[in-house]
Amino acid sequence: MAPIPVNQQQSLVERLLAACGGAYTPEQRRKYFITGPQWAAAYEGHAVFHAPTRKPVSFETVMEHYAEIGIGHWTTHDTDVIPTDAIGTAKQDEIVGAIGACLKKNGLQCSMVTTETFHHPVWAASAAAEAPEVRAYAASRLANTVNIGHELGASYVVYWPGSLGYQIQGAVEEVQTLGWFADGMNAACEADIATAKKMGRPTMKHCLEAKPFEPQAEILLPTSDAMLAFIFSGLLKHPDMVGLNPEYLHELMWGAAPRAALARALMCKKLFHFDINDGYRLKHDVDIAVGLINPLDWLNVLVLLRSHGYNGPFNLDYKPPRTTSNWGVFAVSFTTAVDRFITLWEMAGEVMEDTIIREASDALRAGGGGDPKDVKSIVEANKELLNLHELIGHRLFQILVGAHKGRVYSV
Ligand code: GLT
Ligand code: MN
Ligand code: MN
Repeated sequence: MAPIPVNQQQSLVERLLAACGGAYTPEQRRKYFITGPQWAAAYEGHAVFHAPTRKPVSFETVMEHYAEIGIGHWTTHDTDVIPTDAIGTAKQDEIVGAIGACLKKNGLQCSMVTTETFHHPVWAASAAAEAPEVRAYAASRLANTVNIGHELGASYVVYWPGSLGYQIQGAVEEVQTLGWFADGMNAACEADIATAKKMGRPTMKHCLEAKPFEPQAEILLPTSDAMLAFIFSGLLKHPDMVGLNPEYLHELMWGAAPRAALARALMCKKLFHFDINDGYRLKHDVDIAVGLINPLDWLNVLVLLRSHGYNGPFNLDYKPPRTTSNWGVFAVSFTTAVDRFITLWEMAGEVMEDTIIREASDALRAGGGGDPKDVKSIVEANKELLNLHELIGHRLFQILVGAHKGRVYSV
């Protein structure tokens, strides 16, 4: 093949994307509670070892494209659009006004806001640092974000305490630091209660997001399970307002089964919000788009969420790869991520209705009829029935590749 001139590359990508087929319309996409972060679309491809590969993108552009694609909700850090120095000033009001107008113009809703407590030098020793003025500043930033959320009509606030930890062991007193972190959460919840009352709005759902490592070497609340313990520790004044925002990859990063981690959150009625992406076990936070690495596991995750009636947001917290252009971020990356999610969601519905899986699961629950007082008879009675575990796995694979609908390979 001859080299493809730059001015023909977009049309080539468009033609191949259309040839893939299976795309949903914006109207179909809008039926799902899919939320698009400002930071994901504006990610320039930079990292510790990487220079950016893309140019900056404004919130206006992000919103326009989200609306076009059919992503109905927008999410943001306080400082994604408002510079840190403008926080709490008249400039903030002006920017929040412009954000609100742009959301309206594009028919979008802001579903979630989150405070940046990891990037700025003030967070070098975390938002729950020893210095009281850092903690006072953190409390005011959290309260300010809650107020921005109310102003923009959001229902969720996310907290990712990635800086809550240390590089050097022994320097930080963990129990005290966790107490200070709880003080911050309490300040945020109290601010929420006051503002909600003033504005006649419901209070928001406050969602903790865990990541096992990065950017600190050791993290004080590294997993969703640690956060559940924190929520029920007695340190929070309003534990009912606080739940989880698990991220799929963050659970894989410590070697967990994401579906089991989500099940524990469901068990505690604390699955409020969900960051969707993909990646590899026991590696760093690559934030690859949903379904590209572990589609079978993703199918199973969605079966669990659908069967338990999860109706919270699915936040596209991933990073379009560095190999994708500014144009490709919206033309290829977000469209295909949303479409894979919808396909997996609908497939999960097929799994739930599949007569083979249903009969196999019912039979397993019925058991083989052994005598509970005779261990040998229990083993004997269930011996052949338990083949169904592997058969269910095979059927899930068939559903994933379409074999249940007659897709065959001639050999
Ligand atoms: C950061 C982190 C994400 C969190 C964001 C919310 S910030 O990008 O890696 O997983 O969801 O603060
Ligand atoms: Mn996340
Ligand atoms: Mn991540």
